[in-house]
Amino acid sequence: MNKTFKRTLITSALPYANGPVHIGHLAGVYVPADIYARYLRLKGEEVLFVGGSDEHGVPVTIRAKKEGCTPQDVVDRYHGIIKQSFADFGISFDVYSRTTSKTHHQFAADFFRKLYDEGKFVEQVSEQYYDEEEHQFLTDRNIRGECPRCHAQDAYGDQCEKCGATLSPEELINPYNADTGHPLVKKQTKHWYLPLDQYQPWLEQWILNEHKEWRPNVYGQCKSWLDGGLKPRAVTRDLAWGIPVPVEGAEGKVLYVWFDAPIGYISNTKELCDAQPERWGTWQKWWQDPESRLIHFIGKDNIVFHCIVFPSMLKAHGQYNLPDNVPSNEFLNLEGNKISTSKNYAVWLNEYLEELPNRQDELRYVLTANAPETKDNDFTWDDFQARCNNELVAVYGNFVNRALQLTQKYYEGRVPECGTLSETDRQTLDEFSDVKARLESLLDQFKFRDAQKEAMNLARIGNKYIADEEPWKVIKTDPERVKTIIYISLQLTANLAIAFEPFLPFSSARLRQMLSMDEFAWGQLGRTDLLPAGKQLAKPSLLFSKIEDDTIAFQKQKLADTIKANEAANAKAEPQKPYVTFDDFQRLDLRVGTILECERVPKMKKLLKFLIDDGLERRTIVSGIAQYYEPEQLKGRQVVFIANLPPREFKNGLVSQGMILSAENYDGSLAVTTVEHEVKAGSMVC
Ligand code: B3M
Ligand code: ZN
Repeated sequence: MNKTFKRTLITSALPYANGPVHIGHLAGVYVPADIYARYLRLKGEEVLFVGGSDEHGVPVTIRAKKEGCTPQDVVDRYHGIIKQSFADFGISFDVYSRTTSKTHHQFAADFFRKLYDEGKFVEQVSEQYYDEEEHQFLTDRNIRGECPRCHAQDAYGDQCEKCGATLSPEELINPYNADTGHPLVKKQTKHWYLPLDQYQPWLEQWILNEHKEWRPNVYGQCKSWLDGGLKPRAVTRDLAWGIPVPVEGAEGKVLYVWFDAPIGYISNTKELCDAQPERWGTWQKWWQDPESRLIHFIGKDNIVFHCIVFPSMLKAHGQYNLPDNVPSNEFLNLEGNKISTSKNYAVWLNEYLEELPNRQDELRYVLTANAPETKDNDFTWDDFQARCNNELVAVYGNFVNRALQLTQKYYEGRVPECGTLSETDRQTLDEFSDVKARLESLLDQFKFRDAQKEAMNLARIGNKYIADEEPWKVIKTDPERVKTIIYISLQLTANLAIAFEPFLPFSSARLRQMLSMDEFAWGQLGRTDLLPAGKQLAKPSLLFSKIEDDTIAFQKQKLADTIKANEAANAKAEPQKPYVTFDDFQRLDLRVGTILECERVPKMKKLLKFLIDDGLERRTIVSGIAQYYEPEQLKGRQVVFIANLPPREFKNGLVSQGMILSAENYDGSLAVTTVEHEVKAGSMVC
């Protein structure tokens, strides 16, 4: 609690590598964790900031199935995208690795094995749903069936999306495999459980009595879990994707993703320490030395795992430090709606940067100003624009720009001498001087939103000072006085560069460079001699520029389009076309063809030209799906096509002898229809 520590290990939740990251991730976890890491580093403290991708678990396998590729393909792709987004936004991880790494697999398996050998798990055989044709046990999310409450036909094993009921798979009527549609049977399977009930008294003491300082949302959630009574939790799963359970007779089973993922914090630390021992020391120093402090930054849906399950695992192991704090945020909404990866309703970081290049600090600023620290919050593009233009540009940027430009204009970029201080000078400096203490106290309490406000207040003080003192007027009557005004303004500017570094690292770096500051440390905050008289400054440029209306309009339109597309997709749940007779249907000659060749069509951006083996001969088919596939991806694939359409000639003389069937996704993207397993080319589809 009020213990003093020598160093701090900061972790931030490992995002699932099943999609890119969006502003909700950034606001909830990564920006606050980064602010904290940067703050401590600037103070000269020993810090290690660890991150990585969570690459196991069902979400990855679902995505792989959707995209028709392997789970490894999925995580390779998204790990790269996510890692790049974090780097682009200045999230200053000391290590960002992945849970499919060899180090991690070994480490997590060893961790499990130690607990297993020491009898820390409870072995339990239970009946679970099984797909006999696929030889596969199913996870709750992969089971569907009739809802016992509202009788919707497609409720999930854990929830009915129609009536909202929370369900267990046993409650579903006629359960079936969500992927294959096969009916399910019950079959016995053995799993290992962490007996959380045995840790309950210890957890109550450790959290409820010893960590009353945790955020109310975190403490409250822990209390309600504990009040409800903890039950043993399975730490293994019947699944093909993950870390194999390192025990004989556990074939086909893997560690539960929530067992291995938090161990990823440790194995990623190990990876870093092993690679650079002289810089980082041993991983044990960070995880096991009682003088190391552990802080987990997470979102609210991860609280139970970081406050109850993972600490119990660490406790069971026996040699680890426990988290000293778990600053968890609530959720960020977007223009009044829930952010949703599956509905594509989000501001994706990679797209943001393409559409608003070099505006990382603007987003960081707004996400912190609006951080969902105590309750869910809403991100709106209007608010984004207002905060950028009225605060970053009009206050911080304006002040800094005036101070620097006037220094250029009057003194050729050299810091002028400071004369005698006036009453306003003194007041301004006084107001400024206790900022350091205030900022520190807020940052130490993980109140990043208020801390950033405090930093912005510094800029306000500066902005007001220069506006009130009007050096551009005084220069005509009292040029000596102007030297003092500019001197003070420049010292305030240097302070701002430091104070804002944890929040807005990109603009701070630029400002630092404009001020030619060699030394740059938190301890300098509050000082008025950071830039000595006579020092030559570099050429200034604007720190921030306005966000224009059309930029905002574009973003709003994009979200509106997504909502419309989602609505259209929902609307399609209703029959779209009138009945046809069976004879009508039978008149279509639908067949399977094997793609022999596939290439783009010059000057026709949307078209791909296929050479298809239709069983009898080869035919050319042209299809408008070039935006969605690389030609190589489709070579060798089998697709369904209509064989008895009259040939159709394109403008450039190309003739298409049929049509490949594609499915239109809610966002208008197309996916070709393939067959479930290979058949002879020319097979009829009926
Ligand atoms: N991947 C869940 C999430 O992204 C999970 C966090 C793991 S932290 C060890 O919300
Ligand atoms: Zn229901």
